[in-house]
Amino acid sequence: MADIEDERFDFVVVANRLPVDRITTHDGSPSWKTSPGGLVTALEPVMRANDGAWIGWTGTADDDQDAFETGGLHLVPVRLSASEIELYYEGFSNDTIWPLYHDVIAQPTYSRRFWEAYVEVNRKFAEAAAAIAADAGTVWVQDYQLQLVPRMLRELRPDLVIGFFNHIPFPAYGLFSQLPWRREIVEGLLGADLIGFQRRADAGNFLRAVRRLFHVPTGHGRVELPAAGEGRWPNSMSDQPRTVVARHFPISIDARSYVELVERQDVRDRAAQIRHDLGNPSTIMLGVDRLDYTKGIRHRFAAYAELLAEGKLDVDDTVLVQIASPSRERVETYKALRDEIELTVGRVNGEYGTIAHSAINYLHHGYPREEMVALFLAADVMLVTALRDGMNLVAKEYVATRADDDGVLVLSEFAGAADELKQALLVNPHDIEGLKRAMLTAVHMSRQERRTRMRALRHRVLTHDVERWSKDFLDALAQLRPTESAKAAAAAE
Ligand code: GDG
Repeated sequence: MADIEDERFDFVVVANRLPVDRITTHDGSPSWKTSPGGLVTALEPVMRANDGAWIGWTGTADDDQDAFETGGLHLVPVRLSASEIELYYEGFSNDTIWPLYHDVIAQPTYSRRFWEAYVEVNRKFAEAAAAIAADAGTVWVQDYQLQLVPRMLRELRPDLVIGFFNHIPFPAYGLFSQLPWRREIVEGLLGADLIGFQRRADAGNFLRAVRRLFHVPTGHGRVELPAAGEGRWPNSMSDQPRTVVARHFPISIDARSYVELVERQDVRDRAAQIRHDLGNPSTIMLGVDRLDYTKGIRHRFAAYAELLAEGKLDVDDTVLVQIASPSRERVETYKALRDEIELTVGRVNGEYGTIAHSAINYLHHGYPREEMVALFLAADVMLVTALRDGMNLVAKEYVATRADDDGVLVLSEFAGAADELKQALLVNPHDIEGLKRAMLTAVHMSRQERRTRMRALRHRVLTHDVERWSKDFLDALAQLRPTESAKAAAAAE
């Protein structure tokens, strides 16, 4: 293993998790495997292309793992204790910020102990980035677990260009203002030069929070911060005034890799096998989500069960496959959600299933990507009914997979993807009647209409892939880097 302890990197990604999971190989030796998940899926190709370093937690408590390289990635672990994981990760990140930023679908916990751990852990990440970033390097901080890092890092390393991307929504000020540490969070983010959001509305909500809390001007997505010591807090964190840009950069997927998978005969055979194993129904509906209360799984089940009850769908020729991959299983709200979902599955199957056919085929597992693609290919109707979702990559993955220009996407207007995927059947998942109508429309849609819609959707996803997302963000960030002449002029003043 190469020793990269003393190396400096021009490009550094900072994220809560490293993009790998520790595994044990057949011969019993430890190794690493690239882990699934939205952020990893999005950033892995970017990292490889830029030959950068990635700072993050390994996923194991009290892990003394040194910096290492695997699969061409330079990885720098941040050690987190069991108590830090409980308070910073499961606590402040997943039990405070996650529910608050998803419009309080679940009640956020406001705990001072959580907050204190969040500050301390954010400091660890900022220090790790400050230690390995090259002079005037670029650091890209990812997501809601690390909102204080931009400011902490700027204070440690004013030479760096700092970007931040928020993968989840940013809530309206009326909700955000509940947060006892709302000022600190906004100040933390304003340490960045560029703050990226999924939707235009998220950037708008953030800029409104800046105005409401600090009364600084924010025209055209630019926050004009006064020099340190001048004006009201927050100051620019430097002796010069600074501009921070906040804009939307909708994330996407590595679309070509999905197209390549669909071209594989074994994947297509598997799709056919899945349909066969399900009893060759006329309609396969599919949901693929982390088991999370933001994803609207209950609403989906409610609509489907009502359609069965009303005889508008029949288990003899329709099945709903729900992959609910295990997530945050130590957080109480998630334990309760799992119980509730599994109770519902039992009820719906008990009520409407037959010896030959289940109504809902529920699977609480993670699957390899090949299997996911085979499922997408087999699914006539894809149900994405999130109550609030930053983007929702599953919707884009389904579309990328359907090289046959077939399949219907039912998509919540509360997922960021709805801003781009306008030819989907857009739904308000709270409106169960509307959701039922959309499901029936999807089931009965003509081949011609399916083709027209899917072609337009595919055009969008294939031309706006993750490479374009990261390029757009990094190009915008590079434009904000002060030029040598601007630096000289500032120094001469
Ligand atoms: C956050 C934001 C935003 C899921 N189960 C399996 C599996 N997955 C993959 C999916 C997809 C990813 O995980 C999930 O991404 P989503 O975007 O749907 O949702 P979050 O995990 O909540 O991600 C979200 C995203 O960040 C990126 O910015 O879009 O709004 O909440 O890629 O396919 N992959 C495999 N097996 C599984 O069982 N292989």
